[in-house]
Amino acid sequence: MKVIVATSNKGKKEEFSRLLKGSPLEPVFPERSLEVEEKGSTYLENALLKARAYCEEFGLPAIADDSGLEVDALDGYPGIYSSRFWKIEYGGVEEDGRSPPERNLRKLLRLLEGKPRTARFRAVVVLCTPHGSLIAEGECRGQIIDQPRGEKGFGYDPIFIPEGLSKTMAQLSPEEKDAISHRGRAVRNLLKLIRDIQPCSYPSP
Ligand code: ITT
Repeated sequence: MKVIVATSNKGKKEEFSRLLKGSPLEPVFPERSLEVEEKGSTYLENALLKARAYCEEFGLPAIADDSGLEVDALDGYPGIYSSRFWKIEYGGVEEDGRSPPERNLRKLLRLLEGKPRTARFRAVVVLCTPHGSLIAEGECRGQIIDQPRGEKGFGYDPIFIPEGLSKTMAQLSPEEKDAISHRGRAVRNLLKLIRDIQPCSYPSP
């Protein structure tokens, strides 16, 4: 089944493409991305908003994720605000840094000075079809470090060390990241859900 990948984030596009390889879902990348206002107050609401918007616009089932980094010492922030953390009121607007991802990192490290470092990435993945939606989740626990390390991945990857490892997410190969990441886990859970419900056959209405 062809599915539109409902994201404008280049890093997520690459991950979805790898994670769906060999699965019943064939990713299709639209030529233009949609501006979807993330006005929900949960990952699930925002993932549904994105997936529904793409599904309606392109007339195909759509897969989206809403994800974020939750830091224990910051009461779960940046959470659903992860992509725009630098400019939200919590912790003050960060003007230092050349790009939004760099500003996000600087702000997080500033707020975490002298604080405990435990955190988790979370992802809620939604597959939206005209008949309804399937939802799956994944998380990856770890620690925030002081100095960014590594060039791979995106977002907060250079300052996040997954539990049990000594490298940051940005130092892992794409396959190593997929094996333990929140998005990898969420997509595999979604694929299990599809596999588990496939054998059911319902009488036609
Ligand atoms: P779309 O809404 O178009 O998918 P986005 O980047 O705005 O792109 P989100 O609203 O879900 O997506 O925000 C997720 C943010 O959380 C993302 O921009 C990163 O800052 C962070 N994040 C999520 N997954 C991550 C990962 O695997 N590695 C590093 N940072 C991640």
